[in-house]
Amino acid sequence: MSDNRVLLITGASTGIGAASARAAATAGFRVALAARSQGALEALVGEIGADRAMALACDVTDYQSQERMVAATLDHFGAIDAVFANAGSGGEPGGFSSAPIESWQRIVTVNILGVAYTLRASLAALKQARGHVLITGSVAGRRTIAGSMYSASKWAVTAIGYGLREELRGTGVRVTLIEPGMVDTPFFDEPKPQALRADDIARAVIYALKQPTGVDVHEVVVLPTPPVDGA
Ligand code: NJP
Repeated sequence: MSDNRVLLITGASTGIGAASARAAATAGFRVALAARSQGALEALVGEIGADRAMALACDVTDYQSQERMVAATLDHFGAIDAVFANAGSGGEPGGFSSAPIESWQRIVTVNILGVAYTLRASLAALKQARGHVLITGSVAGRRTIAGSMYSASKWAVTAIGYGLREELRGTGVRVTLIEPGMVDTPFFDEPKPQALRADDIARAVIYALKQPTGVDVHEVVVLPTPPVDGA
């Protein structure tokens, strides 16, 4: 089934965001791709086709940068039907006893404020379109993880998703939290062969986006299947 809607994705340069961009474009969406790495975004636009994709330089920690991202998308495509607030950053070891505080500042500004800024900048357009917000939370935002500011930030993202859904009740805008387990992406310095692939999460994104307007997928938790005993 083809779909001509406009999907804006933050954190589109690699990993889950890039895989979701490819999957959405295959499903017919027009995609606006935002991140700091312009080279990677331009390569993705080249792959998808400049008629259906555009690259947007954006640092999600800078609200003006996010406003420019939304304005440029509206200018180029004329509407925003869906936003995937996906940009995020991982933590460093040490817990609340000794992790570098700079890592906490980055986590909070990217993972929490970055998502809130994306919403603040795009919700007027999404209300007009009776659109769809997807946010990358995490299973780390649903479970207890020892000494993890990253987990705390994703608990905040869970709360943003829940609160946003209530705020938007009656507007026709749907809200989906995408909550992965470990995914093998550049998020990690080392390959994670036992983890999920970015495509596995992209399929969950497309599943939520493709539901009829009367169906509101609240959350999708996707975890790797545990290894088979003795295998
Ligand atoms: O990681 P990665 P994932 N401004 O590193 C962008 C969550 N998650 O795909 O700016 C704008 O490949 C960065 O782009 P660039 C995770 O928390 C993951 O795995 O060019 N963009 C890149 O496109 C995150 O929310 C796992 O560096 C900024 C993207 O974010 C989401 O999944 C498990 C930015 C990160 O792509 C995507 O992560 C889980 C900024 N200031 C949740 N800072 C997992 N991988 O295991 C970063 O539960 N980006």
